[in-house]
Amino acid sequence: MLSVQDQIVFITGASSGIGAACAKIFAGAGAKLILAARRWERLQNLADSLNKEFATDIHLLQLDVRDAKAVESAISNLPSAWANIDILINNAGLSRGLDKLHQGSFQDWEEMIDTNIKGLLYLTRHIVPGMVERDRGHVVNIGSIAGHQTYPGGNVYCGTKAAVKAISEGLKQDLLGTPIRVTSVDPGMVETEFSEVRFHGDTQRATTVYQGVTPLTADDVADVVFFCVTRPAHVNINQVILMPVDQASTTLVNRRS
Ligand code: NDP
Ligand code: 8X3
Repeated sequence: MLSVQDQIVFITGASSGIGAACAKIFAGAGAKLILAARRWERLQNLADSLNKEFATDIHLLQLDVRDAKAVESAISNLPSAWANIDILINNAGLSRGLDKLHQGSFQDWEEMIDTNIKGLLYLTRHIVPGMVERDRGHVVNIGSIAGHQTYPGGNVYCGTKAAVKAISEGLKQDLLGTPIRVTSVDPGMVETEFSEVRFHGDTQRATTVYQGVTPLTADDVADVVFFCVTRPAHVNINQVILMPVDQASTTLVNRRS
């Protein structure tokens, strides 16, 4: 197993859900963390608790990944001790709405495309060149089962995650000949703030998504990310699809009540 002790891990969307769970598992293994998201107070609270539990070295970035200039400036202005990023976890992402395509909201579409595709590209474009120069690194993209199977109302969100799948495959091909690894971790149903965000804060509707099933937890996904990153250096796990036992596809879910 490859150690992540003192490795610099950059996690986007660390203020909640899968990103926060990744921060915790890598902190527990002695990694140094760059944690990015828009909600500063959330990041500070997470950093405080990781510091208390693991004495983790943490650098926080308040960052909207949709802002190309802000991404460039955040990365080019990293203090030198934080500049040599070893592992990039492109996790920031969201779904907005579950409308039929012909009734969808432009604003929802733009938010998903700008965050899930363009944000991931900006981070990758600014961080991977350093990995190539240093001849080391690992990029983990959080995709989704939605990138493999489209479901009614999923249209644009599924499109963004299909793009993440293609981008992960393309990046792997473009990095062939270097030691840099690329992994796409593609979960099914995970209980986080995801559905609350999808339904614009309608918590009641969000709760029904997980009713009667045992969904994955954010920690389940973080475990898989950690497993992929800690394989021996010659092993690249290209793609992992994981889903709850209660789920067989995006639309086939076993609900007990
Ligand atoms: P959460 O809503 O709990 O977390 C999403 C994270 O993304 C937050 O930390 C949020 O931080 C961050 N984020 C959103 N927009 C931006 C932005 N513009 N700039 C920076 N950060 C942003 O959901 P999950 O943890 O579930 O989602 C994480 C990833 O997992 C997403 O890519 C999602 O598509 C994917 N996924 C989720 C599944 C699920 O069922 N939950 C299943 C499959 C994939 P902040 O708001 O503070 O900026
Ligand atoms: C999140 C999983 O099936 O709600 O990516 O789209 S799903």
